[in-house]
Amino acid sequence: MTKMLSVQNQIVLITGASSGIGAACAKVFANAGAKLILVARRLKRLQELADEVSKNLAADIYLLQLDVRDRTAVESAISSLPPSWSEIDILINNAGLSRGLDKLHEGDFQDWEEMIDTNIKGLLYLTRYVVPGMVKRDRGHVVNIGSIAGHQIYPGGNVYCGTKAAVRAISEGLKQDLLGTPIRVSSVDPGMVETEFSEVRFHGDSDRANKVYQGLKPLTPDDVADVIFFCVTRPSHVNINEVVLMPVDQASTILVNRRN
Ligand code: NDP
Ligand code: 8X3
Repeated sequence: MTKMLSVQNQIVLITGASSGIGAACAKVFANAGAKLILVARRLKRLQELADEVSKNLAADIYLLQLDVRDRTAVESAISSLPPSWSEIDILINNAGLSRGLDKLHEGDFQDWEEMIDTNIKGLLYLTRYVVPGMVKRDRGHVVNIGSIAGHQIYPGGNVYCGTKAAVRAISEGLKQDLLGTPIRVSSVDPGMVETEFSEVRFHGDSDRANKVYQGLKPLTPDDVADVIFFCVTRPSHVNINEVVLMPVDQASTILVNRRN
């Protein structure tokens, strides 16, 4: 039987840890004894998560209030990590969002900028500032959270789908550029996961957001965190390049099974 790699005492940086998939990853990795750097803009939410995790475990957690769109802030946050936190082993580029579901020719410029700046540029900034240390230390794993939206386009998905297609290309490119090093790169690409995602997409319209998951059983953030954990705990010669996971009630971005 394959022996899992341990993440005990590994330093894992998770962006977008204040909610959804990122928060679920924090719990899974803390349970396995990893040291966590949790990144998001909402520090209070990170603090609440850290308190919850620490209730049951002697977890080692470092909180970083950071907007991943701000390149200077990302550079300074990464370069000023205390020495005991600076050698990041696993980077989980999870922070991301969709805004709106408008037709492209009617789209909102601010929504576009926010998606492109977060999902593409934010992910690139973290990667650019963290991976050189991995190369120097000759160890590391980057997990990018893509989406089924990077594989299949749906009406109104236009720019969000474009950002996730970019994440897919960036993951593949990073893997190629790191060939010859032991650093691994994975893209984990879920279908529908019930998180704050749809509420954010519809700018706080929770009725509209709830309808997205109505009558079907979506993935949970824990389902996705499990798959991420699986990717990073494979033996060190195994690279899981890409995982697409969907709820059983979903067959494509537009084909879903609703019971009402
Ligand atoms: P949530 O809205 O629940 O979580 C998004 C997280 O991203 C929050 O912690 C938020 O923190 C963080 N974030 C957003 N913008 C920034 C920013 N500028 N700087 C730092 N952090 C930021 O959604 P999910 O958990 O669902 O989303 C996580 C990832 O999964 C995203 O990349 C999303 O595209 C992807 N995904 C989601 C799917 C779904 O159906 N839910 C399906 C496929 C992929 P804060 O606001 O505190 O900064
Ligand atoms: C989130 C899944 O289908 O809403 O990336 O784009 S979808």
